[in-house]
Amino acid sequence: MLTLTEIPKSHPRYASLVARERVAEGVKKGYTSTQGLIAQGRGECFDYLLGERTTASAAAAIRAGAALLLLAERPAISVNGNVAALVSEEMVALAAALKIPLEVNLFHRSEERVKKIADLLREKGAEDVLGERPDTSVPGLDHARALATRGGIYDADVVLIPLEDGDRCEALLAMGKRVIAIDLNPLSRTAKKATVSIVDNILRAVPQLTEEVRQLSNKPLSDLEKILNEYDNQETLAGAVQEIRDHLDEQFRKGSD
Ligand code: PTJ
Repeated sequence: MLTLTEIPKSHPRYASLVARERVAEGVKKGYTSTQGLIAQGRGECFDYLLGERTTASAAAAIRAGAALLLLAERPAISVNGNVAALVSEEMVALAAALKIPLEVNLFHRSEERVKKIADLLREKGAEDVLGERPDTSVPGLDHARALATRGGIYDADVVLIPLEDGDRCEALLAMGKRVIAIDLNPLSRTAKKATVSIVDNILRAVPQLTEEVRQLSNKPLSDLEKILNEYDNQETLAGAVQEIRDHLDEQFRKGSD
């Protein structure tokens, strides 16, 4: 029987330690890759530099991402091993709010891991999970992330791709899709290329994205279009880098008081 290390809520690094436990549990149960532990460590480092908060630029990106998902004709959400470990329930809630399927898509693909993630999502209440029987592939990619499902990511006009740095973002854009990334690294290839880059921890970003989707879903389309028209992703990334600088300056000054 697997046991999670008990972490007292009073611990100053509580949220970060709980996230570690979740990813470690994902590895033990076989739905997260061992490489996922390293990806989590990289994310933690950027989160530390950002001050472990949803910054103003990330909040603007979350709002724009929600508007883009609501304006889409066929949005799709991609789930990998780290996403499953950290926010499976929250992803099910987002997919339910948008009434769309979730699609398992892995870089370190094994059919066993795909099935375990799909089962986990169904256990958390997902009604429609794709990815177990991919029937096509995204052109221009020569690894397993290319595998896609018709009716899911392959036919989507907007795709949410959390926690992946690589060439799929560019390949999806080349297919004419718009891409929303969730990535704590504002300098990653994916963050730089995506239509909307949410530079925030997925643990904070996904519940807020779902909340924005719920709030914006009653608004007229012209309001959603206005949010998107006023959004500038380069400005958002520059904002994230500035927010890191400001946070570091503040911390450094505190330390030298
Ligand atoms: O399950 P698989 O086989 O598809 O593999 C998943 C991983 C994440 C291992 C794979 O996609 C990978 O290697 O990703 P990278 O190239 O390490 O990129 C992951 C990105 O997500 C990095 O830029 C990290 O900074 C970022 N990241 C990591 N943890 C978080 C995060 N961003 C937001 N929230 C996090 N908790």
